[in-house]
Amino acid sequence: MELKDRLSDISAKAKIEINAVTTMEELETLRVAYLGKKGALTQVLKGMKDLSAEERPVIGQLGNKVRDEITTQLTETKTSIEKEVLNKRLSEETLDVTLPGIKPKKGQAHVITQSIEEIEDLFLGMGYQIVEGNEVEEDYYNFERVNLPQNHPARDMQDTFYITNEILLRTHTSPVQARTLEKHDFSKGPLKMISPGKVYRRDTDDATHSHQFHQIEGLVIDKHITMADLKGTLEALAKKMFGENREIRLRPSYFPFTEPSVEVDVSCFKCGGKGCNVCKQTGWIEILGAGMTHPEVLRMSGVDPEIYGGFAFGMGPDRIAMLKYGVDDIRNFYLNDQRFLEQFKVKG
Ligand code: FA5
Repeated sequence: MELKDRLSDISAKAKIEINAVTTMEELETLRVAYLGKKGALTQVLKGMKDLSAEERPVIGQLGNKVRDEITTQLTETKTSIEKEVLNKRLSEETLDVTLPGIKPKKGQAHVITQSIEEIEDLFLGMGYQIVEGNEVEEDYYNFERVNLPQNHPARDMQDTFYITNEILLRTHTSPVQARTLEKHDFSKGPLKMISPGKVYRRDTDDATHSHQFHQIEGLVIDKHITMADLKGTLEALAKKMFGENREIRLRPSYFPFTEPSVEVDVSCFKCGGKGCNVCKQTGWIEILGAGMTHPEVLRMSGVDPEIYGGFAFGMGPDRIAMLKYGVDDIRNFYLNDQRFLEQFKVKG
């Protein structure tokens, strides 16, 4: 067969075969079969070297024409297959915009964090600064600097986790008192601070005790601070946390770092003081320990107790949150059960 005939044969066959193609893979196979290095058209054109000088341009031209036609047909078919694939995908992946969406779950701060923030807001409003302390603390600051020397029997009540003989997980936030006092420059004004954070004790976990819990320390030192200031401050706290009609009462107590020391009760927010299950029929609920700063604590921090004095308090926001929200087991706060935690929305 002459080259000319072979070329028209290729052209005709390619037209029919490319027309019948439905996938990209088939199309690629045909492209290679006709235009590839070993393809039909290439083979024919290789035979041109044996042609005469007159025939060569004629066949050359025809060869180019056939190649252009096949290339055009391949390109058009490729575009139409791509279009089809896209249309198919679009029809399969239709989006029903009328379906109700999936609402992303919005988190919230933990109930203890919310309670701490509520207390922080109150004290910030009264001009206190918020100080952060160390959870891993020196025995010296945790005990000695708050007037609890080695072998003092009151250390037993706060038996704790020791890392070395000198380093421990703090048992209360009171070491922040000493750390803040020794840094404070009284020529710039009084010291008014609160310090919230985690504390640790070797307590057996039960409904009201956890080995890890929170405290908020408070300390006010200036020249003429009296117990009336302490009482007024704690009354403001009780009203903020438990309602405007709350009263407080102070009972004598003992802490080595305050003298005199008191336990502070708030009138029962459930029964108003008549007696109920929340206040164990007494009309009062204990919320914190407090007292007038012991002169020795001031002296150890380089503050002259003949000139300066003040008060300190320490509360457990976990217990306060339990009372406020009627939670009967402190361990619920630490289980990370969303069904429990979702119930508490103090702020928007
Ligand atoms: C103290 O820790 C003193 N540092 C508080 C203080 C500061 C008094 C400044 C005077 C001046 P106490 O051991 O009572 O005191 O603890 C204070 C509060 O922490 C308690 O009223 C209670 O609310 C909370 N608390 C104590 N132990 C636990 C525990 N195991 N689990 C949860 N809360 C606890």
